[in-house]
Amino acid sequence: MSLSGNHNSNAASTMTYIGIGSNLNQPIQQVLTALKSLAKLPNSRLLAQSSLYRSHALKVPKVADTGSAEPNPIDTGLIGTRAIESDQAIESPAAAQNDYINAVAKLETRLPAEQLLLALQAIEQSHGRIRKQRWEPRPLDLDILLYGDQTIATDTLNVPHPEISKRHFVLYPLAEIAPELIMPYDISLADLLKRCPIDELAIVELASETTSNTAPSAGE
Ligand code: A4P
Ligand code: MG
Repeated sequence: MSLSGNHNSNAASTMTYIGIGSNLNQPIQQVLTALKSLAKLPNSRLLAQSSLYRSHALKVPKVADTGSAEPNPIDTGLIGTRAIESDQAIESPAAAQNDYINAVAKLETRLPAEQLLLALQAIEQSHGRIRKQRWEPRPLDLDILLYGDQTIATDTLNVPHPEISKRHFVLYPLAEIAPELIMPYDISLADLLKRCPIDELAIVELASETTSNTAPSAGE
């Protein structure tokens, strides 16, 4: 899709992928507006955006701190720095949440990762996001999925995003805009897709904004 944004710094640029999610206050409009905001980020260029996808809200998982600053490779089912035991997912109010609308954007940026995170949080706030607890319904959530080939593990930032390898609503939109993607630890997106069923994930038909079709299955 169209390229846009501002590019006026001398710093090196990095290819980054942003996960966009909403399940509150007209989620489709929230995601579309967020894409416009991403296109206006300073020292950045929006290179591509996926279709919008609808899926059920995940249940709140138990979080297990790995106790290690070292990211977990794909052999553990993760490529992030914080293990989420999705097989131990517990019933919670999240089970009754509205469906999510998700998309992924490809952004070339000269912003350092921490500055990018702050800029994304400012966009979330401009969409009325108020943080009370994790995984609550939200008008807008912006996650840094990948930041070049870097792995980052700080108090405020974990990249690659810890749950990227398990989430159909991240992997399938990512495959639309970067099918050949190779992630840190030489993990290919194609391999992750083979391990991630598409389940009920569906592309949103924007013409009607109410109907949806099933997205192509893995390997197609
Ligand atoms: N943080 C660390 N790493 C990152 C990163 N790579 N990108 C920190 C963005 N933020 C990162 O995030 C909590 C803190 O994570 C931030 O202060 C930041 O410093 P948050 O947005 O306040 O809280 P959250 O989103 O509730 O928690 P979390 O762990 O980010 O959850 P997720 O992964 O965003 O999952 N179901 C469907 N179908 N679709 C969804 O999009 N999303 C969630 C939330 C749950 N269920 C979902 C979906
Ligand atoms: Mg988040």
